Amino acid sequence: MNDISDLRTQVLAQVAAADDPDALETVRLTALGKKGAISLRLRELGRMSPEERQTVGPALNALKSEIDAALRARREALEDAALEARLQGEWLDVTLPPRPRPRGTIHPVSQVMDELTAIFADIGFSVAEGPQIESDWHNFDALNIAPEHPARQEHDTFFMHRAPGDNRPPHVLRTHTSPVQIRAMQAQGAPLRVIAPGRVYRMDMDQTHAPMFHQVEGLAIDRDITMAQLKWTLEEFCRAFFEVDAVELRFRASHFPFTEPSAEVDIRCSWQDGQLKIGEGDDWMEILGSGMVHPHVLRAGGIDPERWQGFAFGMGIDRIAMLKYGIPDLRAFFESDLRWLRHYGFAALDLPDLPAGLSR
Ligand code: 2NM
Repeated sequence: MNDISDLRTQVLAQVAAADDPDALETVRLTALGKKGAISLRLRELGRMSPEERQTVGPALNALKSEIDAALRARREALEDAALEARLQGEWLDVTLPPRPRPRGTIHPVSQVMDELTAIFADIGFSVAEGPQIESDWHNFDALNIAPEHPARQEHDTFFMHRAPGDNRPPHVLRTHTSPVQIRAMQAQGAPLRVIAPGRVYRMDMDQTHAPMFHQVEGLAIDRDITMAQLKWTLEEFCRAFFEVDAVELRFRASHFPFTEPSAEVDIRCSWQDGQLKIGEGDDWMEILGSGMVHPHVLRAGGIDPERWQGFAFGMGIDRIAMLKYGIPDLRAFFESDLRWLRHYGFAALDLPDLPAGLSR
């Protein structure tokens, strides 16, 4: 009996000393496991006299229950302590003020580019990009712009310098994003649906022109493409972009070297008290140039004009940004005036998407 009392003291001390679940399991196995101290003693009962068995048997069983209960109590205490430690570690003061909003804003040009991309992506156009320093060929020849065309003159285009003695035509700062369309035709072939938004450069500087501005051009090439599809695409774009139920477009015959026929596109609008309304009224405002891609241009892009046709269009991003967001002066766009940016800029984390509304 003394032996049982010693065993009790020893095991209960081990239980109290175990400070993690693994240590506790080891204690359980050495006491209650198949080859544990209690089990060994229970097995010895058979060799005892009946009298002895009557006292030792119940004593061992009582000890077994006591150790069992002690193990369970200790396990719960360890679990409680672990949970408490975790709660301490993950504690969060929900009354703290939120992080300050980002100080920067999205420039209206970037916002409008994101809007354009979302709208055209929705009707199957992907986005193409290309170099801002272009070869003379991509910027002019491939677009059916003849060597004597005024756009090629010194005073309209920024020409890069060649090394002295290098008589190849100089590179230019692209004057439109059309060279990106040439590159897209060459790289992807027909059928093709791409938009090319980006910076373009012309030697122009006054109230309404900057030497660097932004343009987006669209190009769709397939079999049997017509101007009807061009008109639908532009109407759909204007409706989504200006966030109105209906728009009306008017095509006026025009001329571009890279399209034939060509049309300038006006949108129905009204001006009341300096406020522009799109889709209603008695005024028309020019917003786009467009047309059917000239066969020479398709051929320059490696596409057979006998088998494929395409429509193309181009518009100024800065200008449609001014129209949509009521921004009066183009020159302020590129002055990096923080007060202007805070006033006209957009929240940094609200990317435009169609279901949520473009310009929430
Ligand atoms: C415009 C007007 C009309 C145009 C043409 C092309 C290309 F490369 F595919 F031929 N891209 N964009 C185009 C046509 C651009 O901007 C006023």
